[in-house]
Amino acid sequence: MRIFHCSAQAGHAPRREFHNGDWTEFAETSARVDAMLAAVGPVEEPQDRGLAPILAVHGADYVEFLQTAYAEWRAAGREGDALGYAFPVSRRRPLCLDRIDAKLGRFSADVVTPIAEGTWAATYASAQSALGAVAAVLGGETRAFALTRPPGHHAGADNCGGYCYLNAAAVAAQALADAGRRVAIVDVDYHHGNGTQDIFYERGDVFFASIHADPKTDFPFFWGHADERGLVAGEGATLNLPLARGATWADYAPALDAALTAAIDWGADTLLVSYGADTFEGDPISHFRLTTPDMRRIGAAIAGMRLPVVGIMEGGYAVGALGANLAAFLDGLES
Ligand code: SP5
Ligand code: ZN
Repeated sequence: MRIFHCSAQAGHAPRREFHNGDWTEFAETSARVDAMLAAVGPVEEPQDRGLAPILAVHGADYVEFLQTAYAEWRAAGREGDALGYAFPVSRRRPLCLDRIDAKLGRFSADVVTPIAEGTWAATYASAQSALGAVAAVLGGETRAFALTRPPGHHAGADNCGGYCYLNAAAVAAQALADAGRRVAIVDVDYHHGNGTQDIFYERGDVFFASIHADPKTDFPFFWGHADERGLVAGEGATLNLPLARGATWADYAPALDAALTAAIDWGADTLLVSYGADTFEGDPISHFRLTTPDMRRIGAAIAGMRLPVVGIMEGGYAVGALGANLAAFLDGLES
């Protein structure tokens, strides 16, 4: 399977995140990249396809913010990583605020997504890796994988969040749709893919299904509940399958089957998979109990649909097992 990855993706290295009322080590480390690269075959550097496919799903003002935020933070005399602290949760309107703290609040959903020196280059490269995998499938490959990092599925059209900046899965799904494909996104990260869901929520031309920890107990809390089914033209084109903490393969397999069946019934001709390895039993920030052999089963169930597949990497924080988990998933996908 052709795998796309760009070395700039490792240059994103925030120092810490805020959790449980205090600073803690940033969980989405660049060590994840080394672990994944060591476990998979050779990777290809993607071509640079520019900003246009990114601007097809993200707002121009948000993209400009991501490009300039770290420099503005430093120009304001700040140390460390750029992080907001005030968020416009009510009566938000299009104010033109120059202060970096205001911009950080406007374009961020939380305080676990700092912008560091290499963040823009890494998230841009990650989106380009996703587009490389899309081009491979449009060129006739039946499967391609983008070893994306930072992850993307919590990023909305105009906000970062949940360790995500640009939404590589959404960029890839849009590129596939623009090429005439009927795309179903299947998100198997432990966390609900709220950014991806939001981008396509009112559209009927891209299907979104997600299996994730019940947002009543887990991040991102406010989205991913079973009654969210899409709106307007998108009504019925969103499917949320939350599972309780502690889920094992016995709980997971029927949900995965339901998500894939719904994608086929909707008429998908191409699958876009947001793969997170944070459903693994040893994940330090998550609470499902899937094993490494289960990762292969996820890949095999997807392969069983006999549709072209573009895979995108999302979360997975048990770094010592991450390579084996990704390799198992890819092995299943090739079966
Ligand atoms: C892509 C993805 O999996 N994002 C997950 C974001 C979850 N963030 C909320 C939980 C933060 C817990 N951080 C603990 C850090 C320990 N050092
Ligand atoms: Zn996750």
